[in-house]
Amino acid sequence: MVEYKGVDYGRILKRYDVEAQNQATPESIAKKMLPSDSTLSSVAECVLYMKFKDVGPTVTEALKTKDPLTIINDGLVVGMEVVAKLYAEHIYYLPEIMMAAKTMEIGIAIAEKQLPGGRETKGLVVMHAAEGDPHDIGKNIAAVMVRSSGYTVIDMGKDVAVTDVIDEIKKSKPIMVSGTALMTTTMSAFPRAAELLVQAGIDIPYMAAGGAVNREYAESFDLGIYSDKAPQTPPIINKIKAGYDWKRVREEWDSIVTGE
Ligand code: B12
Repeated sequence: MVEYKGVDYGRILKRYDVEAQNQATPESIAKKMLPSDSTLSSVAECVLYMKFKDVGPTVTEALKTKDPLTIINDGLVVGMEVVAKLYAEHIYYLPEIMMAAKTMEIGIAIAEKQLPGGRETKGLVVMHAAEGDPHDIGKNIAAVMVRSSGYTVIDMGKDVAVTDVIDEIKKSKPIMVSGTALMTTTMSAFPRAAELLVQAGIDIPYMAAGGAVNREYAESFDLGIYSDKAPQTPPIINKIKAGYDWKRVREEWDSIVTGE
């Protein structure tokens, strides 16, 4: 028989802090995470509160004073990060996630139009979300960054079969391929794909990214390199374009992403 008498329940670790959870609101969490700049904050709030109709005019107004990449990275993406936090805290649920993502995409499409384009391409990059993985928001943002720095992107979409990735690489001969995995169950697609590339004698960097992956994992298989955040990607690709192979990118990764 377990004896409960004299137990100090205040000293027992809480698995779910229901009290704290009940106190948290979208506004209280947003207050800590939203940008201090009022223009960027109103862009982020459109995503956070799923304002489909307002996001267009708000981004258009912001474009008068801010550059498109700042609006995307420091406004729209920050709004989505708050949404992801609210989901983790069980304050938002899937419908909110979907509506916020749609709102962010509307904003990105408007800001993206203002990015410099029409230049000669610096090289070709193939991007995809891992086989079995439906999470493509981060990949879509990374694709915008890569395109805006002058590369052509073949975006294969989400849940892309390993064999389809290999076929595309053989066909289009990119300078780099990137894969995104947000689920621990899907990230093993990357070493499988890289292994098939090695067997085919194709020696290009395979960037593994997304929340499920860390640097250690990305560098645990041949060809694998890491990128943590979408904006880190163009400097890495610039080095690959300059002739760095995947081993050298690994060696100099810290200085490449910090720009030091
Ligand atoms: C949005 C979302 C969804 C959406 C996805 C919509 C879409 N089109 O992407 C929907 C609703 C479809 C979804 C579904 C599911 N989801 Co979900 N989802 C999320 C959520 C809340 C946010 C992800 C997101 O988009 N964040 C915003 C973006 C901007 O951030 P990001 O992706 O991390 O990207 C940044 C970096 O990772 C990086 N990055 C990302 N990709 C790339 C690519 C490159 C090239 C580079 C350089 C960088 C880069 O840069 C970005 C910022 O700069 C996360 C929770 C979380 N906190 O991550 C769960 C989460 C990823 N989902 C999860 C799960 C389990 C699921 C489901 C299985 C749930 C279910 N039971 O049905 C299903 C999938 C079912 C299936 N197999 O089809 C889990 C995964 C757990 C795990 N470790 O495996 C998470 C972590 C939630 C959780 N805590 O449990 N989900």
